[in-house]
Amino acid sequence: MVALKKVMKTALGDMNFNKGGGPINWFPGHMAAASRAIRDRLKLADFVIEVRDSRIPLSSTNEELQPFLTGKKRLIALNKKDLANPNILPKWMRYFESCKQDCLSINAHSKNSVKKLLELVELKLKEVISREPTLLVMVVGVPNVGKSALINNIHRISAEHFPVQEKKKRATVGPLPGVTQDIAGYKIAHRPSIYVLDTPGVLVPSISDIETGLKLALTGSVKDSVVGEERIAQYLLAVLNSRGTPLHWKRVKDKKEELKIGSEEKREYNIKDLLPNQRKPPDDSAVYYVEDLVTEVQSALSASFSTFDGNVEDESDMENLIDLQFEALQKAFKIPHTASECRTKVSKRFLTLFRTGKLGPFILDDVPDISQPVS
Ligand SMILES: Nc1nc2c(ncn2[C@@H]2O[C@H](COP(=O)(O)OP(=O)(O)OP(=O)(O)O)[C@@H](O)[C@H]2O)c(=O)[nH]1
Ligand SMILES: [Mg+2]
Repeated sequence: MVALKKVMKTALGDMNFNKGGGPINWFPGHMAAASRAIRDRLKLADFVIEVRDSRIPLSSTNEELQPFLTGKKRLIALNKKDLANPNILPKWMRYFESCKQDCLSINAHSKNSVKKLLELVELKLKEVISREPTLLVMVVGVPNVGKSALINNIHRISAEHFPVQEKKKRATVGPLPGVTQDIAGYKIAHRPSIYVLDTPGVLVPSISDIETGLKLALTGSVKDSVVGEERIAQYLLAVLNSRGTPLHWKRVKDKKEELKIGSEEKREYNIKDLLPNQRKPPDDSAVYYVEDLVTEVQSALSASFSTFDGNVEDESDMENLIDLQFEALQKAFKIPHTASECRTKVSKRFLTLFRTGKLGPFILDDVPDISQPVS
């Protein structure tokens, strides 16, 4: 574990991710104006939902907004929990609890999940709801964490109770960062009138810690073109190797194969197999294609990891291993060596698998030590 931490600090920190990539401008022009507008509106907000990415509960904090949130009723919504490691997520909840910060892990696409969030917001606003005629709930966060998706689901759920609402008004949701460019309000209740404000995702003007920037890029808060797909894919490989994830994949695959052989042996003697199959599986070749591809990618990475005789704690060995893994990935994705921008194509496909959760659920940030353990 200590060795892994060392790798995260040395190999990832010093691996020259800037090599050939030029300076990174994390802060596109529109964000300065958007940040100012958000800060102004925050003064009027009765409640703030700060959306973060469950995979990076601390790295997806906008530090610049924090001073404007202190003293406000606030809830941190760790969104995209479906993509986060469910064994680690409770530790993060305990961490925020120990900081006396209300926090809920959610999936903005799930009605049940968003209902739970609404119940908590209602509870926190109980007293204000009884006395104020109009309430303002602001949803803020870095780009692409799912603010608009959450608002659409809140709006949809509230429309079930208040059917006369502006039903058709929907926030635009999209896979790339920077979709929402303007602050927009959505009415979700009468008496009191409650408005939810969607806001553009904003980052801090300069990200001094390169690893935080790479995590934001990997989870999609920064446009790929800003950092470069290859650099982000290199970082992902470094993280996976330093955690020994390829070996874990190998163990899982071996176990699956063992179980498969076992069940095939059993099936030889199963009378049911002799009867005509009434319930044929649906023809879902696209699903099988992705599953096969994921298995191939994981096998390619675990094979190169287990045959590698270097030391992953050594920076240049790690770089060599990553180069080998790029070649293995290129074969798995069946991209010809001769293809133009071959490494960029490999990187794009690899990142898509990670971002859609196909490589498994991950949390990239480490849980800080809680000095006083929470029972
Ligand atoms: N897997 C998963 N994807 C989600 C979830 N919430 C949102 N998304 C996806 O994440 C992407 C970004 O969602 P948006 O709602 O546009 O994010 P945003 O925070 O409004 O982004 P900006 O407007 O650019 O700041 C979209 O592709 C959503 O479908 C979630 O809980 N799980
Ligand atoms: Mg948005």
